[in-house]
Amino acid sequence: MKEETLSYEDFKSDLSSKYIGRNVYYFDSIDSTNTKAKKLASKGVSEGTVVISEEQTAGRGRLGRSWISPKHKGLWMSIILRPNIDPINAVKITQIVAAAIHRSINKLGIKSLIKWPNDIVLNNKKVCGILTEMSAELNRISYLVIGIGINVNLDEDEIPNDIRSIATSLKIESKNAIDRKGLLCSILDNFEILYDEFLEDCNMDTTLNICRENSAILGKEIQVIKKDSCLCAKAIDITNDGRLLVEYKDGSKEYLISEEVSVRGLMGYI
Ligand code: BT5
Repeated sequence: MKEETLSYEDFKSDLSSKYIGRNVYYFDSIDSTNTKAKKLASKGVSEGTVVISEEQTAGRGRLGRSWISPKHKGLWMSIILRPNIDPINAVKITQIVAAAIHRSINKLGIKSLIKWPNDIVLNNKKVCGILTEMSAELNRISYLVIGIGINVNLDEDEIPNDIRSIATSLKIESKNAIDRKGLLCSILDNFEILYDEFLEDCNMDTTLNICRENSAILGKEIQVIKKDSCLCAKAIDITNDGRLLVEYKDGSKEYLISEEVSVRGLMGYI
């Protein structure tokens, strides 16, 4: 059977967006869509340009970690953005992307949760990771590259042993093969709606509602992992500017920004 592919020709008629995903660089195989997107962004490609590949040979996570991306099994893509906002607000865009992905997965009848700041989880396992990279001057973003990795149709044996306890796919959890093209278009469309809402008047209400109502960590005991420490805390709220408010055992509170920390569940997932 011929594999369904994700070139622009393949999905353009199903896409409703105006500019997100209307300029597409499509690859059968590439090292990392984020690496390619950064090169394209520095050459000046337009906002909303998407780099997508059927597989990545050197997919990247945060802090130099790797991201497995087998051929035809997932959505491995990067969106190039040029928002006219202070670099400190870039974390908000990650939340907007997470909300859009959550909405699209939900539309499939699959109940995912958002694990602040950059994961979507199902059954306490990671099904999607987001990698936001930025080029900026002091108070102006030159470009943002939002890398999105979603495990769509991976079977259990396609997930390496060492991450099988923390990673899953939409197919494994729903027991159905998922239409990657439909999911791709839905994510690009949903993202444009929420992103435009934000650009218009910095309104993140819809995004914040989605992130709060479907949070994997709010109200729960979590671990805040920093460079040299790991502290237990309770996740209290996601603030209007996308930060996570936590309360430590001694009663002190802290607002976390995604770049500074990772947050892990005590129950063993990611
Ligand atoms: C992330 O990093 O979750 C961000 C992943 C972003 C991937 C996309 S794919 C398109 C674009 N191009 C790229 O090169 N990257 C982006 P982090 O939170 O650091 O999680 C990485 C960790 O997740 C690894 O150390 C593994 O433990 C685990 N992992 C690796 N591959 C995975 C997968 N396919 N599914 C679930 N977990 C995975």
